[in-house]
Parts: sequence; C-alpha cells; structure tokens
Amino acid sequence: MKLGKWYVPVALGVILGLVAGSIVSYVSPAPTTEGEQAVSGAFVPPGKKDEYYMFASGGHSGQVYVIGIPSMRRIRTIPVFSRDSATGYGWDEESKKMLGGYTWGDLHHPALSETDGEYDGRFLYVNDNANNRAAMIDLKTFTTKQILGPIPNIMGPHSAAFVTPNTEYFMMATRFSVPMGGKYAPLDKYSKEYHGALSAQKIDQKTGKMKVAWQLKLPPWNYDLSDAGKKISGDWAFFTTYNTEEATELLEINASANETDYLVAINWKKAEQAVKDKKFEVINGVKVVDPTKVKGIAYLIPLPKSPHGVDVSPDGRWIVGSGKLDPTVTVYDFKKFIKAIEKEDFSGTKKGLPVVNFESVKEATVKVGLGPLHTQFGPDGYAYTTLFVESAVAKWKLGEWKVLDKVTVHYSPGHSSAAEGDTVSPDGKYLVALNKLSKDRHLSVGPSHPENMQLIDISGDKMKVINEAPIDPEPHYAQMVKADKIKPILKYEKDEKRPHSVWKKEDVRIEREGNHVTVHGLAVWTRFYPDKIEVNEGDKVTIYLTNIDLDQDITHGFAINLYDIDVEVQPGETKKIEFVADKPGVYPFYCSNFCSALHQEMQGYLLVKPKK
Ligand code: RUQ
Ligand code: CUA
Repeated sequence: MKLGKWYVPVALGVILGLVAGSIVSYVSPAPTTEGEQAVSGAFVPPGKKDEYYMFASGGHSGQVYVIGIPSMRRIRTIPVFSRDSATGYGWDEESKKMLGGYTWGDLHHPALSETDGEYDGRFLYVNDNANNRAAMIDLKTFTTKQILGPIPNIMGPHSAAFVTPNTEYFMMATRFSVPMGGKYAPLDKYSKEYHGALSAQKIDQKTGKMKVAWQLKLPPWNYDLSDAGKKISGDWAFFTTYNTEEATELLEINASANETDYLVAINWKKAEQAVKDKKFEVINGVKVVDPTKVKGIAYLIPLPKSPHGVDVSPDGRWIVGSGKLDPTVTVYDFKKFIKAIEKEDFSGTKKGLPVVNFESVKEATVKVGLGPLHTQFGPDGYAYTTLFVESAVAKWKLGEWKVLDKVTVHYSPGHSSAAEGDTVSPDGKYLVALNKLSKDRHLSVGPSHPENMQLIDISGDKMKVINEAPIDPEPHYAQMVKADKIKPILKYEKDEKRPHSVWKKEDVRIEREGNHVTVHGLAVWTRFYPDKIEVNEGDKVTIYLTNIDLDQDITHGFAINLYDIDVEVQPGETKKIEFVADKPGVYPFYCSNFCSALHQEMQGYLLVKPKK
C-alpha cells in the first residue's frame, strides 16, 4: 500500500491518541499464576550471581545504572554527568574538573568497548545530549574516568553512541543543526548556514581515553540514531535522519512531510584518509571534512516515514531501519549498497551528497507492527523489534523477512537490549524491553510512574515475559554483557610514587604557604591522620587523602559539616579536596561511609580561626 501525505497527520493523531488513551485508562492486570511461575525462570537465589551485567543509561539523571540479569536487581548507580553524594562524585577536585561546571547531563546510549566486534569488558562509553559531551567509564572500577567536551560543532548528539569494531572511534552526531563554529545566524538562514555534524573521537587503547579526532560537516537535518557496521561493513557507520524537510518550527507536522528521509552511510576509513590527505578545514579547532567535496565518504539511502532506529545485523550484511510512522522495518543489503555505489546507481543528489537508488539497495520490508523503533539480534538470524504503539516486541527472521512471534509488554517500549546484542555473536537467551512511556506496574508513587523494564526469555520459539522491575528515570538504551567478561579490581594498587599519596603516619603533614594550607593525610581503619586541621578564616585549603586500608570494601568517606563537602576514598585511592575556609568556627569532619564497628569514631575537627 502506498500511503499518501494525509497519512502523516492521521498517523500522528493515532499515535498520540493511543498514547494519551493508554496513559489515562491503562490499569495493569493482576499478576497471573502464569506470571508468578514465569518469574522462577529469572530467579537468582541468594548466594548465586547474575549471568549478565546490563548497563542502562539513566537519561537526564546523568547516570548509568548497572543491573544484574536475569534477576533485574540494580547493583550500582554510576554517576557520570551529575553529582552523586553516595559516592562523593562531584566534590573531589578530579570529578569537579571533569564535570566542568555542568550539574547534569542527558545520557542516552551506552556503548561497551569491543575487540573484533565482541564486547571486551574494558570500557563503557556514553553520550550527553544536553551538553555535547562524551564520557568513559572504566569497568575495572565502575567509575567515570573521563568526560570529554563540550565538543565543538555538534549540538545534542543523540545520534550516538557506538564504537567501531575495535574501539578505534567513538562516534556521535548532531540532533540539532546549528551554525557551525558557535556562530549566530537567524533561523531563516537555516538551510544555508546551519549544519549537522558527526564527531569522531579517537580512543587510546591503553587508557580508553578519547580525543576529538575529526568531524564531518553534514546537511542541516536531525541525526537520530546510529550503529557501526560489523565484519563486511566494518569500515562503515550508519545514521538515521529526520527533518530533511529542514523545518525550524512545528516539527511534529513539518518534519514529517517527506515520504522518505535518509539513512546516511559513512565510510569512516575514507574520512580518516581525507584527514591524512589534509582535505579539511579547521572549525573551532577541529579538523572538519566536507563530504560533498571529498568523494566516497557519505551516501544517502532513502528510508521511509520519519526514521528512528538503525541496527546492523551481527554479520554486518543487513541494515535495519525503522520509520516511526510506518508499520514496517526496511532492510537494506550492504552488498547491494556497495554494488550500487560502485556503479554509481544514484537517483540524484541531495545537498551535494549522492542518493543511492532505493530499490537497488532495499532487500525487504518486514511488516512488524505499529510504531517500530529499535531492533536487536539473537543468534541464528533472529531479530527483535520493539513496537512503541503496539506495546509489543516482534520476533522475525533475517532472510525470511517475516514475523514469527510477538509478545506484549505492559508499556510502550523504546529500545531493547539483548544479551551481547550489539556484537558479532549475540547470545540470545534474554532481551530486556526498556520503556518510553511507563504504566502503573508497581506500587503507586504518585502522579509519575516509575519507569518499566520487562525481561523476555527469547531462548524458545515463543517469547515469554519472565521478570520485571521498576527503575528511576529514565533508561533509554542499555547493553548487556556476559558477566565473566568484566574484571573489576578489588582495591587500588598501593602506588607509593602516586603524587601526593601518603602511606605512613610519619609522612602525614600540614604545610602552610602564605594563606594556602596543604594537608597530606590518610584514612585508616578507624582514624583520619591528621584529625585536627587548624586554619585561618579565608585560607585556601587543599587536602590530599589516601585510604591505606588495602582491603576490599573498606571505603572511607570524608565529609565536613556545613562546608558542603563529601568525598569518597576507595581502598588504596588518593583524593584531592579543595575549598576556601570562609566560615569561621569549629566544623567536625567525619567518615561518611560506614567502614567498621568504630565508624562513628572516625572523625576530626576543622578549626577555622576568625579574622580579627
Ligand atoms: S531513542 S528519546 Cu534512544 Cu529511541 Cu532517544
Ligand atoms: Cu571510615 Cu566510616
């Protein structure tokens, strides 16, 4: 069926109506016996541990949630873009510096580091849609070790994050097009002076840290989701776009006028080469390549009906795109795509980029159901697409291109996360459907429902919901990795050469230079050395605190009453704390993290002598 232009507003109406209707009227059915039995398949008894870690984005909480699968127990919250007093993140100098004055972030899509297309358990990368940043979490310590940005020239990088198959790059593209270089231009110059951009961050294989390497200047569209190619398509990356209409207002109507938007196929190896060949201009200190001027880097593939998700199959051959307003997913054949660009089988150009002939690269249209958003993969060629409007997950098969099974989840799902789902060899077994709009599945906590997640057993022919859990706002995407791939450390190494670390009481010291007081201290079961710090009002105070308890979980906190300071020092770690003693008086400091039977004794005094 060919759908005319009238379809868009009608479809939008239907979607909005369904969503509004379901919010108002949906009351979950009481748990069935079947439901009760199903949970047993996901039950992890005391003394046993989960099979998988799931790393879920925390959305505008700016955090990452670590969840055990199949139990769905939340094991840890890792603060990334926002402060967290539970772990003292955002009070010590290192984390303060990383946060760079921003107090929150909008964390959407986590990406685990990969080796040969397999999760390798080293690092986790995440994007910040709010402030154009990227961050890296070291999975040895489950702590944020780098925040990069704000990165110039991109704005609201929703079209992220993924890493290339050997974690060479972490890529992110603009959701909002803006004038490049942070300049001003009025909205009526949108088509000419506004641009989208793709930013490629090079990753240091030893430290996992990122550096902005180069960027591509792209047409002024909204870049939505992305995925890296795999195996045969490993040199490529794919981005969905919407608003190729270039609307600047009333996007819900104006950005849905075109029958198709595009999938942007980027050959990142060629982009890298263009940079080596010096075919770039420097904008805002970044090397920016214009793919309309350098051939072979970027191609457009038409994708129907306001595209959203794009996902590449484990073998790298099939590229699955979903149009939000179409009850189908469109599957492209990477091999046909390569042939098409070799033969220059183009239907024209748009904004200077070649548009590949749709019919030449399309392999299939799979009728999955209403509101398809994202697809995950299992072994043996199965694909699982979330259906936002239908509140379901459809299972279908690559090559057969037809739906084999559907399971209802009890809310409107967005992304889903399959066990090792984004790798070249997914495990199958489990799929978690994350939600976009939650329902009253749990005890009420007032007008706003907790977010929902349901665990689906995908090991058999029929999918089965076997567990569920509420969660804080608001996971968008998650990745699930086999637990034994992650090798956390139990303590930081005793490194006597670490600058400012102190490992013996004899080395503890308080030094003054003008009105700057520096303390080299240590925390040890169950005392702070020193436990008395005397300064003058107005002094700048720097404290280096090393936790010399080299035993797992003997974590100490360092909090100062009324000075708004709370830092955590894990076993073997050194933290730097800095403040101005601007309030005269006596301020106890104490250990804020329970560490032993004598935890309450772990305290001292900050004495601030008033100015005369
Ligand atoms: S997407 S609202 Cu990940 Cu489907 Cu962001
Ligand atoms: Cu140290 Cu509590």
